[in-house]
Amino acid sequence: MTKKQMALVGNPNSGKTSLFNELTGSNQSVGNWPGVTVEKKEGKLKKNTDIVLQDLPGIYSLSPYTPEEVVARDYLVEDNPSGMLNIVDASNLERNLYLTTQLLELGIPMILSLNMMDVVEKKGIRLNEEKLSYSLGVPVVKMSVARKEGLTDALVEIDKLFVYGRIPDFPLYDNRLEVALSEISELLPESIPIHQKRWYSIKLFERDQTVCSRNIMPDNVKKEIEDIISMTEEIIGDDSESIIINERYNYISQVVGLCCVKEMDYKLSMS
Ligand code: BGO
Repeated sequence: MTKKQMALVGNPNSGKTSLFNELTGSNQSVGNWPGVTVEKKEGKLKKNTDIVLQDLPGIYSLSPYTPEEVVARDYLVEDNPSGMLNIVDASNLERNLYLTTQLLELGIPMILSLNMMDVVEKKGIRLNEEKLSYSLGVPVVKMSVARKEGLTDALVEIDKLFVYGRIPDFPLYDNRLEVALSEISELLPESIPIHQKRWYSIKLFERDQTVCSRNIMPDNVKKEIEDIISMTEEIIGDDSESIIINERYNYISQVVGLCCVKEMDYKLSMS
């Protein structure tokens, strides 16, 4: 029987290794990713050995700048895992969601694990996981791997993903950027699967060297895309990479504002 592949992805220090060990126990194999000295770890879930969890290197973004980022994005874009378990350090939610916004663009069903909830509670922060789930359009599970809390809930969500998992909606940005991205999307070749069109449109808009050098389009189309990018840069008044970064942070700040309340602010608003 073919194994079902699930990627475990998150920032360094989000608790990814701890979660991987808890979910897979001794059912692990360790090697290297081809051509690089980046460790490759995969393991069957203790509770369901049909599911293989692929532990991707800890990363902050899906840019092509470090071997870890390249390994992670190549796996997610080329190997078509059935789903992603995205672990975030909930005590640094704003910073951790930067990677999440990019993962949402890949067209892969996702579960978001809010780890370090023990730290969140100690900091006096209230996190509404239902609102977060609604805002991001993915299931959200609160957990503290250190306290072994939330692991069963994560396993339930993994099982559900293999039955009902749907491709999440991607975050929507400034209208002027959205116009450019949809124009680029229209110009993509048919060889790009529909669910990956958002990812490719954004990467081309950012002038991502790896995607641009893949020669997926004829020169006249490349020129058309470059014109769209330059015009958008002129209209918004920034370079394309910064436009995307700023839009991601605007989106994150809206989401966090909706889902996160400091205990102190809550008490003040009630008094
Ligand atoms: C050390 N809560 C808390 N409080 N800590 C957690 C949780 C949680 O839910 N989950 C993980 N950690 P990794 P990456 C450490 O190693 O799994 C801790 O990089 C220490 N080490 O125990 O390695 C976890 O794979 C000395 O902490 O993350 C680890 O994503 C003192 O978060 C750290 C204190 O977890 C990173 C902690 C020598």
